[in-house]
Order: sequence, then structure tokens, then C-alpha cells
Amino acid sequence: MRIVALAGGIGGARFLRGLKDVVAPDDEITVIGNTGDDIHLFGLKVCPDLDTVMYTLGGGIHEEQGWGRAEETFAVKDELAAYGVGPSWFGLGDKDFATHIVRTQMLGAGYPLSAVTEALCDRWQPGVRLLPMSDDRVETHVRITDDGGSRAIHFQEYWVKLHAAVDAEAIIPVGADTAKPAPGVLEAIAAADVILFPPSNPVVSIGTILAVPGIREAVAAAAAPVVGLSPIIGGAPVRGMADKVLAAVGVEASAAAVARHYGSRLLDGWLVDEVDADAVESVTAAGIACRAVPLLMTDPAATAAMARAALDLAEQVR
Ligand code: GDP
Ligand code: FO1
Ligand code: CA
Repeated sequence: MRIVALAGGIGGARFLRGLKDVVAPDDEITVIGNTGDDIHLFGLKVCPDLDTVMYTLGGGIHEEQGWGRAEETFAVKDELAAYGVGPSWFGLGDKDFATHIVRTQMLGAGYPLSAVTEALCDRWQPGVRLLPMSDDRVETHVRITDDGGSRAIHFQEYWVKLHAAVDAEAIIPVGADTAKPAPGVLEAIAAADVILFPPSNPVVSIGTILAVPGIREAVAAAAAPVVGLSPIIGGAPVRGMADKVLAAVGVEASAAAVARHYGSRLLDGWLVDEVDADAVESVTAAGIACRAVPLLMTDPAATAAMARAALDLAEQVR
């Protein structure tokens, strides 16, 4: 079976680990990763969501934090700070720096991001084919108004520096309109037997991937059933700022509203948590098959059960 999943960082990566636990050995998982969170820092190209997937599935992730490397040190960051060279608000560790150095060096030598990602995965062996959504530069920006006036800032500045403490007024995936899907992306979607939307951020993770021209259309046209899992439980994100960025696109932070936001043109099936069982009726009425199951990725068994439920629902709507 050929499974395609669109993924952001932590929510996507943890779900994919559960998915790997339930698939057969000859099943193939292709992950289309969000690169809208990418940022250039200290002359280096940092791809947080690709790295979170790669480290999580490859066994190098800082488990509690959910991003960055386990047993990390911060000597380089401290030395940069001693020179007064920022930004100091983004925590790049020494081990992680090596990834960004290799990536930047290969990009400078002319390799596209998809080839670079493949090379990095040679080391980490994530057990999935990890494709960036695009080889072209896309950067999500967030429009805010604060003491500095009305301006658009990088998504990482909004989330990591400002902790999403101010309202997001608009989400702008800069460069997405002219970006092309990376090699293999459209082919994988067209050839898929199942397409999954993990419980990733619907706006700044999956929404950004779908904003690359051709990807949304390919998912809508795919022969495979498309099943998603709600990142919103009980009217709030499990972690992160999905409520803030959903508000910016005019969508309520609820499991049902996120399903309607994707819409029945994209989604065939949708899983909500058991506490949101009352959403099943309205999602079904919107033309999307819906089930309520436990959706908290508390441990590997619970996460695997979620993946199994998603594949079961895909089978039912096929
Ligand atoms: P990010 O790039 O690191 O923000 O990660 P993703 O976009 O892949 O996923 C972020 C989303 O994961 C957030 O909106 C969370 O609500 C959701 N999430 C995190 N843990 C869980 C969980 O255990 N269950 C569910 N259903 N969603 C989760
Ligand atoms: N998230 C933080 O909240 N603070 C950080 O200092 C931080 C550093 C960081 C470094 C590398 C990396 O791959 C990810 C990092 N993240 C950090 C996580 C990440 O930027 C965001 O959580 C996601 O992009 C949100 O979608
Ligand atoms: Ca992200």
C-alpha cells in the first residue's frame, strides 16, 4: 500500500511514528513536509518541520521538547551571543547546527532542497520518503499590530519570539503562489492508495502545503481516500498556536470547523476526539465521514491506535 501524508512538525512527526508502527513492512509512506516555517539564520537555512520529522522518525529528537536534538548543547549559540550576534530568541543547538551547515553547503553547491533532504535522511533513515513540499523558497509571514505598528513578521518570530501573544490578523505564505511542487510530490499523491492529514496545524502546516499551486488540486483529484485527524480537541489545540492562526483565517477553533475548512472536496473522512463526539453529526452533514476516537498521542500504543483508526476509516470511505 502506498500512503501519502502531509505533515508539519511535532503533530505530524508523532503521528507518523504511530503510522509506521501499524503498516505492513512492504507499505510505502511518502511524507510531504511543510517548508513554510523555514528561516535563514546566521547565513544558514533552517527547516524546522522537515528536521522535526527526520529527527523524530530517525531517533534523534528531543522527546519532551518535540523539536531539536536530544542531549543538545548550546556552545555556538552562547558564543554568537557573546559577539552580540542574534537573534537570541531562536534556540539552535550545536548538534542541530551541523544539520543546517550541511544543508546550506549543499544548497550552495546547487542541489535542490529535495536532494538535500534525501541526503540528510541517508543518515537518519526515517523509514519514510520525506519530500519537501517545494524546492522553491516559501516563508510564512504573520500580520500583526502592536506597539511597532502594523507589520508582517516571520512565522517563527510570531511563535517563538512573541509566543503568539498578539492576535494574528493574516497569514501570508510568501512565495507560495509561484512555488512549484517538489519532484515526486504530485506523482506520489496521484499514485497513493491512502492520503492522510495528520493532526498537524491546519493553517501554517497543512494549509501552507496545500497553498503550493497544484498540490490542493492533486489531493482533490486523487483516486485515494483522504482522511484527516483533528489537531483541535475540546475547542483548543493540544499544543501550539492553531487557535490564533485559525482565527486569522476566520475559522473557529473546533474539530468540526477545521473539517469544514478543509471541506468535502478534499476530505473523505475525519477523526475527532471522543470529547468532540457531538461534532460527528455536523461533519457528516458536510459530506465528510466522521468518527470519534481517542486522539491524544500520549504514548506509542495510543498513537498507533489513531493511525489504525485513520486507515480503517479510509477503507470504509473508499
Ligand atoms: P508543528 O509544526 O510543530 O506546529 O507541528 P504540526 O503542525 O505537525 O502539529 C501541530 C498541531 O499538533 C497542533 O495544532 C496540536 O494541537 C496538534 N497536536 C499535538 N499533539 C497532539 C495530540 O496528541 N493529539 C492531537 N489530536 N493533536 C495534537
Ligand atoms: N521552537 C521554540 O519554541 N523555540 C525555539 O527556540 C525553537 C528552536 C528551534 C530550532 C530548530 C528547529 O528545528 C525547531 C525549533 N523550534 C523552536 C520549533 C519550531 O520552530 C516551531 O515549533 C515550529 O516550526 C512551529 O510550527
Ligand atoms: Ca511547523
